[in-house]
Amino acid sequence: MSEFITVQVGQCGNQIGQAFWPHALKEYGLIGNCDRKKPLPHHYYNSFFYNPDGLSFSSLEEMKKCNIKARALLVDMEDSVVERFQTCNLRHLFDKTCTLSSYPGSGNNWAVGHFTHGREQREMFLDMLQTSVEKCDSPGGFISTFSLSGGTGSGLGSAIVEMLADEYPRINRLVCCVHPGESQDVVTAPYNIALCLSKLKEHANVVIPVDNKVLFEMCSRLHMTKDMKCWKPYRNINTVIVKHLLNVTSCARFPGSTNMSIRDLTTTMVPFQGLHFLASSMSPISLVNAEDIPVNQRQTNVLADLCFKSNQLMSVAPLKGVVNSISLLARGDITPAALSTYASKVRSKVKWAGWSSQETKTAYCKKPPHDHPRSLTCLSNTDSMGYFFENTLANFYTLYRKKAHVHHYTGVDGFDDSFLRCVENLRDIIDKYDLHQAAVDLPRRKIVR
Ligand SMILES: Nc1nc2c(ncn2[C@@H]2O[C@H](COP(=O)(O)OP(=O)(O)OP(=O)(O)O)[C@@H](O)[C@H]2O)c(=O)[nH]1
Ligand SMILES: [Mg+2]
Repeated sequence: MSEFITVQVGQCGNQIGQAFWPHALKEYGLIGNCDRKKPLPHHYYNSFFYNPDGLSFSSLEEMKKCNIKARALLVDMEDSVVERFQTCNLRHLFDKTCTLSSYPGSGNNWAVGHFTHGREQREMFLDMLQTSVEKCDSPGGFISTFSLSGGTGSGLGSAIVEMLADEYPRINRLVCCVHPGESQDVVTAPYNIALCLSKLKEHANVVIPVDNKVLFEMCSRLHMTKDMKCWKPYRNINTVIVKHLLNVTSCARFPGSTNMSIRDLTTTMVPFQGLHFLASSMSPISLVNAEDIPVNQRQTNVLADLCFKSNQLMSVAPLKGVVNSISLLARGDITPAALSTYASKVRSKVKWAGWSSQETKTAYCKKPPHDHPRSLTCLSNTDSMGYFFENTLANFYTLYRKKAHVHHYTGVDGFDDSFLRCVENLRDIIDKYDLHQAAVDLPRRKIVR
């Protein structure tokens, strides 16, 4: 099984990381209710953990003795969030030499994160990156997490994705980035989001944006039946994001009838260079273990639930647009026959781009999530995503037309014509989506000619 290196950038990226590692450990049966009958074969752990001496372990305590480390790079230009990794109960998993922090952050400014910190931190980041890659036998991907609206996440995060592309072009770069949704809590967010997405268009292989507002509403809905005192928005939102990331990588980490590496995913899902922004949904979405949910409230039909708006991680309606490609990733006790029937149903329901092979790609691994007997994740490349970019550009222009806050960006060394390039890139994405939408009714051969 191939290895993944996670790159957590900024407050949001690192807080997602804080949720990621406990869930990953639970998935491998190393913490929580480990009712595994027999231990997992050793090489499965290698996807996320480096085992320097190849020793056997079956608990967190033993991991500590064996000096096992998470394949994680922790980066923030404020020190408080990454410092928590050195004091939490999983601290022995995080190598201090894989942490890069500074003070006092990027002040919600993409340009400061991208150029000022990007330049200052470059050498140190590349050193820790090289060390981490050298600890992999068969690196399968970089998984980066950060917010699109914070200065460090959007700015340094996108600079890091560019460094990954320059230094290791053959290792795929999957980015899960957090959009603030309509409730933009950072004044300069419209600039940061546009500038970051433009860089991700150039340097990432697959981008899965998720929307805080959508996730917030999703978690509020789920929480209605629970004790309101436990309501911790980011914690719950991050749990959903983490479960999604674990599902997306599951078919590359565990055996099953059809594996799917990040490279396979990229090849299948990205028919045109630059159009690699995927809409995602998953089922079940729950914040509690299956056994803690009353039987009559359990989401048992994950196949049917998947298309519901309430299961989307972004406010795009993928199945309403023209679809370029779709992948379904199944885990646990879903039978291949049920999956294939569902895939055919999806295939017949969507409006395919005229040139596409109209195939719904499926992948399956038998290891279920740690808290449910099965799960299904849907990734789609659809022109509905074009509206997301149109909104991004419209929000950008609301500020830019008045040249509001512009001086904070243009005054940063290296920024030059970044606004211009960003607008060009976003327009290019929108134009490409329009082009493929126009192609919907054309038979395939006409396009080929
Ligand atoms: N889902 C989620 N969103 C978060 C979290 N923390 C912050 N955000 C969102 O991220 C955006 C702000 O980005 P931050 O990650 O705090 O900023 P940063 O990358 O540290 O950048 P600077 O602080 O400006 O240097 C806001 O839209 C927040 O709503 C989190 O733990 N989870
Ligand atoms: Mg910060």
